[in-house]
Amino acid sequence: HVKSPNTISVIGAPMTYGQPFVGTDSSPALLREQGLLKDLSTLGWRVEDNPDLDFNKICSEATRNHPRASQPNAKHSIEVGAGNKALAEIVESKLKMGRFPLILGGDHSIGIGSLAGVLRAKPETGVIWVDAHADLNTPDMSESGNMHGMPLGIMMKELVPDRRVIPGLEWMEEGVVPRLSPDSLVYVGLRDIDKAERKCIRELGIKTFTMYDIDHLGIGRVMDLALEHLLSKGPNRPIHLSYDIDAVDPLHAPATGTAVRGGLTWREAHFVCEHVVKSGALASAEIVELNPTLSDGQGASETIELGYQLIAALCGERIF
Ligand code: 5AB
Ligand code: MN
Ligand code: MN
Ligand code: MN
Repeated sequence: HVKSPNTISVIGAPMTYGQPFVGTDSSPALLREQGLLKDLSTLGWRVEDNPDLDFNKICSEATRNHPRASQPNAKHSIEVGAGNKALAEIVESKLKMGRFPLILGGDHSIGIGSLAGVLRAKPETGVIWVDAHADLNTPDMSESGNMHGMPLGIMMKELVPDRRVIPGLEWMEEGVVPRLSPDSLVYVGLRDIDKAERKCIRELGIKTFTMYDIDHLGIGRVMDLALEHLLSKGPNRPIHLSYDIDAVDPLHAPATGTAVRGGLTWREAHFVCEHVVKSGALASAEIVELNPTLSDGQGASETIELGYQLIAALCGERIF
């Protein structure tokens, strides 16, 4: 028998500072407009909604008051850092209250705050990162300086030994904000990996299922192996699912900042969620990088609709 918390806590994290475009901030509201809260309760959850984190306020105050300035190798790190500090606090507190945090991004730099909060509440958590990209860059490695490509790099001690050297991340003190161990992470869906990231994935031995592996083994086998990798170290281990919409093929999810061809099909995208839920281990989740301004009207509504369906799937909606 699998026990799961029966209260879901919806947390809007409309972050845009991790990448160059406006628009990623609109998706929490658009997802709610689709009827999210009502549908979650139909799926059997007690639903708690939270006001969206006010990043306009949090981030602009942080910039005004910060003694240092953001650098080009980690653009807007002061805003990203301040926003994620707030996100980490609410995620940690909701988990400690026994709730299931459902985090609505925002760009993927919110992975910093989600993981910080999740690991503070449940340090044994394993992470499934569904993405076209590895998001394992550091300010030293990154070719773009965009922090939505860095959340995992920043969480790994092997890659950023002292996070406080990055302006805005002073709160990420060693021992206070835990690390993500490379063997607690599994990638699914990768197909656009930077050269330096490739080297790190190999050296750190991170379990990685690229689109090649999905073509080769099928999504069913890939998800079994992904779950086995995390759960063989502890069958009751909580899992955090971080779902970047750009993992899905741009045919279905065109409205995103860094679209890459050759992604998950509509069904593969759903299966990932359905199968993680079926394991009974899912304890928190986020969906990120939906940006309705980066496509025409139809592409935008199709992307939001897909994001919505994926959330329903990871909240327990099944075909049968
Ligand atoms: B996303 C790239 N690796 O670092 C970089 O969308 C892309 O959260 C990062 O996965 C994509 O700029 C970040 C080239
Ligand atoms: Mn991505
Ligand atoms: Mn990503
Ligand atoms: Mn992206």
